Amino acid sequence: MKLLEGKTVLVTGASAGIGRAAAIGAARHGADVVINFSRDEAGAASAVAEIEALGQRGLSVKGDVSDPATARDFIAQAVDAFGKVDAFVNNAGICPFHAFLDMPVETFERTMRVNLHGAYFMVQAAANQMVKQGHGGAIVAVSSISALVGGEYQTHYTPTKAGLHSLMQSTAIALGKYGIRCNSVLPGTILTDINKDDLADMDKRERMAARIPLGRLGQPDDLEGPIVFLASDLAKYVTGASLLVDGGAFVNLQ
Ligand code: NAD
Ligand code: RM4
Repeated sequence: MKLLEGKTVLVTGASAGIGRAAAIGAARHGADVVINFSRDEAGAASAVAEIEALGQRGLSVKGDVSDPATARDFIAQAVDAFGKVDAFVNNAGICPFHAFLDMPVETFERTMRVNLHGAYFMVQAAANQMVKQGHGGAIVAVSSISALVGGEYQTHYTPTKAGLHSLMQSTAIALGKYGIRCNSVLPGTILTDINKDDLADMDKRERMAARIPLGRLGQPDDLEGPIVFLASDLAKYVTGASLLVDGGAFVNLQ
């Protein structure tokens, strides 16, 4: 059963990792897909090729999400190409692991700008397009388990993920009257470029894995189903919700 037949789905930061898995998952479920990417031209081109190999239309648009102009351009190019925006997945994010006491101002500000400011402008631009179309839509934010728990080297990052979680709650209220649903997924620890260096520390990697009832760290495609579900009409009465996708890590106190 294809859950996104005839829909146009947009995903930010989708040349690799979770965003790419969401984009491919959307195409597998019958959607045409527009991806944003910041630098990785080859990754973006191969994601589009994979979308097209699934029989769907694909397009990549370059842009740094921390610039509000990127959001306007992304939505405009998507509408030019495929005529509409049915679902928007806010995925782009960074996590430059660093200690709290000597956090460089620029690392803090860049993380806020990419993860939270970027999301705000993107969600706003996508929502305005959906309101204009007049037939509702779905917004899915890739927040994190880290919206709910802390991280010693993530004091700049976890507030952005809590912010995204909160943004979906408030936009669910602001946009409900337009039939636009807003939800977040909260991934646990998923093996991608964002934590490749951090998890090169084998002690830490084993400690993280040991906390997971399902017995393994996550892979990007573990997010595919949850994101496709929230973007689809199967979730037609779900808004303002957040879905942990963490193998059970969060609930594992003892
Ligand atoms: P990743 O590094 O593979 O993907 C991040 C993507 O965002 C990359 O494609 C990158 O190019 C893009 N990006 C970064 N800065 C950008 C910018 N300024 N403009 C446009 N794109 C930009 O890592 P990932 O794990 O796939 O991360 C995707 C999202 O998932 C992030 O928001 C991250 O916080 C979130 N997340 C990841 C994990 C995990 O354990 N991997 C867990 C929870 C949440
Ligand atoms: C996630 C979570 C993971 C970490 C990534 C970078 O939100 O904290 O454990 O590896 O971010």
